[in-house]
Amino acid sequence: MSEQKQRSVDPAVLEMVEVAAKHGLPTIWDRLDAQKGQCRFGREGLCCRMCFMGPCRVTEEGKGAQQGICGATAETIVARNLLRHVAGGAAAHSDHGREIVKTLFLAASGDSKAYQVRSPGRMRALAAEFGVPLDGRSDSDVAGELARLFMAEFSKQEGTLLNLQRAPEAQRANWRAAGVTPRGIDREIVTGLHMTTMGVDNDPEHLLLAAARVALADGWGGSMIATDLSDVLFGEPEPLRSAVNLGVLKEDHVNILVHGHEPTLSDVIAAVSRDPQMVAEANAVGAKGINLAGICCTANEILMRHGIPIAGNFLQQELAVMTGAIDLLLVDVQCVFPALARLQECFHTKVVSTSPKAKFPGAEHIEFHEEHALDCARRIVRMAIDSFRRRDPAKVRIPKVHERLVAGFTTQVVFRILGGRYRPSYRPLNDGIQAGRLRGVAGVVGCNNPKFTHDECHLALVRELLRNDVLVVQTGCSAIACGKGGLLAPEAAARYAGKGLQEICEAVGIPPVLHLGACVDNSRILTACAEMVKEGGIGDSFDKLPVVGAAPEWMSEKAVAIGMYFVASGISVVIGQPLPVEGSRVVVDFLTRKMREYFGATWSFQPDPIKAAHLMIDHLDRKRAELGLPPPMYEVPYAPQTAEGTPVFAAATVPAPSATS
Ligand code: SF4
Ligand code: MSK
Repeated sequence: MSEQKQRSVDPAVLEMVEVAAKHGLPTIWDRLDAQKGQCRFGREGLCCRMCFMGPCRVTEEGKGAQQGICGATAETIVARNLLRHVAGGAAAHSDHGREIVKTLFLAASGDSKAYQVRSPGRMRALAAEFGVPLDGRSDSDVAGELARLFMAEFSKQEGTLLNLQRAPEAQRANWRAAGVTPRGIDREIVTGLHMTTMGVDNDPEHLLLAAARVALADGWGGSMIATDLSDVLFGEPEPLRSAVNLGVLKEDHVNILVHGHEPTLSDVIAAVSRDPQMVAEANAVGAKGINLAGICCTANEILMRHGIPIAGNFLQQELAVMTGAIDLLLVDVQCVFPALARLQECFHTKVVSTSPKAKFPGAEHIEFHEEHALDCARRIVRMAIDSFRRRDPAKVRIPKVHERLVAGFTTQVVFRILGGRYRPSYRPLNDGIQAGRLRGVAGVVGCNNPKFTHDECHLALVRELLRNDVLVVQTGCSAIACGKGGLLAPEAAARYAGKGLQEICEAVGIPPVLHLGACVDNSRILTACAEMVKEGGIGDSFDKLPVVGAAPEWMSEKAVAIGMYFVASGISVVIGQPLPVEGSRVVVDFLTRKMREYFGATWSFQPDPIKAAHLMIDHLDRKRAELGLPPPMYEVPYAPQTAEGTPVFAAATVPAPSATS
């Protein structure tokens, strides 16, 4: 039991881990154990496989080879590897964005029953922002032009991204000076990959600046397009209540679980599963209805817009199947364990893959094309109903654990909530920061990673921030973790927030933790920061704002891209496990110190969530002092790291790379 305790702080997870152990079913933690002694060269970024004279592994330390066969040094290899990770993450987000643009084209054509513009107001506001003429034009006309405008952002060969106009001039000046203003999204990713190919770019700083440029193309390009156009197509989220954790599964219903990242199919599944005809078909096989729930960011997408409950975050995907209650698991792209399809050997669950980009041996592949979305969704829901008939009640064990949450916050919604529908404004937020009721704002985002006790770092870090009057905004699996931990519940302010944050939450009617959506919706943090700057009084650029980011349990390349676009946009970031860069002092120094010279922000690595929270709070307090703002209004007892002489917001504590594994 003590070993299982270390695996998660979530009682539903602990219960299912026990079930898995009892039945000899391997989980992600067992597979991590089987990998014990992970390669140090890989962890520190020192393994190069860019050409087939290699693979080469090097060390800075003088033990073993100090150069690859071609002469590449540790600095070059580490920087190249990091740029490749950023390109991978940016490609994932941006390809998602491209699919959303394609769906907007379809909606604009008027040929689709499944897709229409659900937020014409948001669409027209976007069109006006980007100079698309509106007078006398139909919604479909405007949608078509907007789709063409944004699709061109991917392949743009000349000029820079349109969304950059949303950034403060100081950030744009930084990007120009550093030569990292992103051009077309595809171009930046391709150029980044080219630069890392054998015998191209050797200069670590040049490679790392290219990584910043690729990441900016993601944050201000692919991800931001995905967010904006999803709001146009699927509806602008509004605050709503729902529930989270494995207890949302229903023993007497057909349970369909959607998992991955793209909202295009899951949005239609949400509608079809409520279709009376489908419900009648479910009733006919003995089910009381159809219960839809989600995992990871597909879940966040349909939570935000439909209030569909969430069954769990990244590390819960296979445990959900092990409840024996999932009749069909629908997957699209990103963060899906290849191990899932193998669970079909033990459970009746039908695993269905849908993306032309992602097949899973053993899973049934029903390729999804937006043009046939309704037919595809009906076929899948019927498969789930059929699968329900094969469910073995003796195998069903659903942990009776779930928590209530509030979600559905966006840059625009926060605008309206804070200022009222008739006087939308970020003024109350800026006022709260200026007066010191709020210390600042933190974005806490990212994945789970089995190297950490599941969810523990998210919860500990966010609780510590709340206690210290820091307003928290969240996305991805971190939001799900905090939802399960009760931090997104309506009464969370009273239970967890410091006095100043409580006062703000009560005055303007917001919870202390705002769920902003999926991983691509980290772009909402950029646009919210732009609004804070525009409102004035707390800094005229991102790097001056009392704002900070964190990803305590990150695991994905997408998190590397997100962190990089935050830092390159002037928002300092603290992450749990270090980036795979410890093999090069030059690269560590660039990320944790020198990026401040270029962008006004840095990376920091701190696996202890309380220490990480204190680094973040110190950072906010320093920003406040630089702005001449008063100290926080309410004293909260904690020992700042600075008092112990620990360097503030720098990874100077990262040890020099050690010798071979
Ligand atoms: Fe080795 Fe150089 Fe090839 Fe990398 S590029 S594998 S360091 S020879
Ligand atoms: S799903 S990228 S595990 S947050 Fe977006 Fe969660 Fe990380 Fe995937």
